[in-house]
Amino acid sequence: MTEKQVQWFPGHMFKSFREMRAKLNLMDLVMVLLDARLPASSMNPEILKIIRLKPVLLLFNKADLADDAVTDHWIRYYQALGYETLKIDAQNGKNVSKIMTSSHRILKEKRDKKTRKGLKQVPVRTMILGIPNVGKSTLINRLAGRRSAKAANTPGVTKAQQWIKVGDDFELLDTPGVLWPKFDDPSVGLKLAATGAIKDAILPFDEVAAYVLSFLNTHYPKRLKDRYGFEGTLSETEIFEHIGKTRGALLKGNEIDHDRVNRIIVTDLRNNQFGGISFDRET
Ligand SMILES: Nc1nc2c(ncn2[C@@H]2O[C@H](COP(=O)(O)OP(=O)(O)OP(=O)(O)O)[C@@H](O)[C@H]2O)c(=O)[nH]1
Ligand SMILES: [Mg+2]
Repeated sequence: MTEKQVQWFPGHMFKSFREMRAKLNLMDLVMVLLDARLPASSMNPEILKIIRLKPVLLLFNKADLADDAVTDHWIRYYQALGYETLKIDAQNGKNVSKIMTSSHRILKEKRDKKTRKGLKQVPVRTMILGIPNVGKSTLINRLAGRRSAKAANTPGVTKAQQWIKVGDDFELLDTPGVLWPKFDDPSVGLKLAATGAIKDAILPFDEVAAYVLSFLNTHYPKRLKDRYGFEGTLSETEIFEHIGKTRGALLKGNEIDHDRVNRIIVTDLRNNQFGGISFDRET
């Protein structure tokens, strides 16, 4: 990776990445958080490269916002690659208690060996990695049972690494979310922006909204109809106009206010108004 400046990959992410790589040797286990709506697009290839030699627990977070059948498909995919996986919802705590059990299972051999050698067990050191806004700090707070790390619904909240103790036998390192310098497929950037991993000001917001609308119209047409109250098959332009008119997103002279309609669509998506949606469909 080079220190090249790309809009969604600012210098501080390069620094965060370097700092995370520097700490890796200390870790017994690495937890990688994926956004369950984007099991492929939220897998940072640069993170994947550096964790190859470490025990990994792959967590599909925000499973409550994803299409469950699609999530299960991806879970099987990653399990077939040899990963230990869990589907979680860090915000509500669903399945979070299974994380400790899975971590102990992954580390059992190493810990048993220590016991056999008569060595004292030290706390398990774990690093939590993932893209911005995926829920790393929320998960740490859940695991710790207290609000130790700052969490909020915008990318770039965690600015520096922070150790948090969980009970006597776990130490978790919260890390700032990082992306990577180049997306091979341009739709990856749009998916990351739509789901909130890239700041809204960075990619053209009209393109993000158009992508969401077109994706929903192709893969979840019924949900779109139910939400906005129209019948039959409409083109994306027609749906856009329909939303503008029915929601009163109009400018002077009854012209559609494109900026407001864009905002309505993306906000509805982020607020789970269409039900569980998965943007990565195929392995
Ligand atoms: N619906 C839902 N929301 C979640 C879940 N986990 C976290 N969130 C929300 O996602 C937003 C981002 O959470 P953070 O924990 O700050 O994310 P982060 O990965 O630490 O983000 P950075 O520090 O910016 O890299 C917050 O509004 C959380 O409440 C989840 O499982 N489901
Ligand atoms: Mg954070």
